[in-house]
Amino acid sequence: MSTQHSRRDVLRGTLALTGLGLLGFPEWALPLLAQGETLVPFTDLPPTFNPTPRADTRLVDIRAIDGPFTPRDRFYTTQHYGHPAVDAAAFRLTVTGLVNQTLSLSLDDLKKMKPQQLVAGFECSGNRRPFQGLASNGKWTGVPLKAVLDKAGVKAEAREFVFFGADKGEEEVEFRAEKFKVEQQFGRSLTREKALTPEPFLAWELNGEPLTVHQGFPLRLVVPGWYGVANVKWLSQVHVQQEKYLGKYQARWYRSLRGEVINGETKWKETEITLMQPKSFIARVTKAGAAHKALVVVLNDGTPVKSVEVKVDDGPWQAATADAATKDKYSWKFYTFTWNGATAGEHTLVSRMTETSGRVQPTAEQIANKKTFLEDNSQYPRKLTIA
Ligand SMILES: Nc1nc2c(c(=O)[nH]1)N[C@H]1C(S)=C(S)[C@@H](COP(=O)(O)O)O[C@H]1N2
Ligand SMILES: [Mo]
Repeated sequence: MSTQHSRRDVLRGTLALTGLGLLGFPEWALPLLAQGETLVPFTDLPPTFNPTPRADTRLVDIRAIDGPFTPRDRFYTTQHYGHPAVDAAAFRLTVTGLVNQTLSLSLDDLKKMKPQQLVAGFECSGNRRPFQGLASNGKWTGVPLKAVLDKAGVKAEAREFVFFGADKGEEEVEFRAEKFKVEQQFGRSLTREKALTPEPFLAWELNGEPLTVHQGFPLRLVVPGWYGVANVKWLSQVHVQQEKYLGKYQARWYRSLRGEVINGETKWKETEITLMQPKSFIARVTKAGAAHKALVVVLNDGTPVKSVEVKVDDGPWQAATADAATKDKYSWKFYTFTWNGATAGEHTLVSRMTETSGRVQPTAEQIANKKTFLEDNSQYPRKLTIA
């Protein structure tokens, strides 16, 4: 503990020297740097970083990531209708619709089921440069969704599984010339094929502690490998039906428009937000004496990572090394790039990741035919100056 404190004190001095304190670097966000190590500030950032741009929204300062798991009071957070108040004692998760037996489960009923742990990191599908702050990684405690669905008994004709949060808001639903004002719950859905896999998870703890209201206390869904929007917080109901669920946050707000050339002709496709696209970003560059290194963070749908590389200016792609602390399938992954021979002056560093499937993280130009800002997994060149 005391070593940690003295390191933090050392760093506090460093930050003052580099001027990051003036950039609004929040107190909690001090990275755990080794003795003598200092941050090399990025020069491509806007002058201020505001970790709470809106009430109930919190960004992670990626320069300050200090371990594989994001503490629950720093975990990035966002939602559409604010925080509903859920009384844990009165809380029931209901399972309704095309099931043999409707369920109404208390938190204790769930906890008696056979708790498991799941390491899963995720980012909001709107996460993008310059800050990339809508991403975190956690160790979740809960039960597989399938265990609850098996208890209810899913009927053969069930096709669509709708997950409702306790949070509600008034929405205007447009139909041609008509507009309807309705109060609706936040809802997302999974197909039968996805819902009945062993992976979707009902979590009540993050990193060994109860979820905070920010993470969806008392219960949330976590769909490993999917963008954050799938992870319905304050989960109150699972409704099983046949027809597709076309709620606002399923079918309208969360979709991408992409032009795809098929047989020589561009077809414009609108798709739902599901699996995370392969992404890496340089979180920070540090220096110890003359030695420089970069921390690269990787997120994807769980497909194994073949390589993570960094390019300095117009040089060749060079391999970064995997960090053993982030080996779990759905964890975000850390890679360290050792930057040998850094010369004084301005530099651009960019990272890219390649999956074992052969899929390579695209450049911004390569995804220029994606017209909506969601799912921006493009390679992110960072600028800095070596003194
Ligand atoms: N009930 C509910 N769940 C929700 C949302 C919401 O608005 N309501 N927002 C989603 C979105 S868009 C994201 S990115 C994640 C954020 O989860 P976090 O706050 O734990 O990081 O929650 C998802 N789950
Ligand atoms: Mo999101």
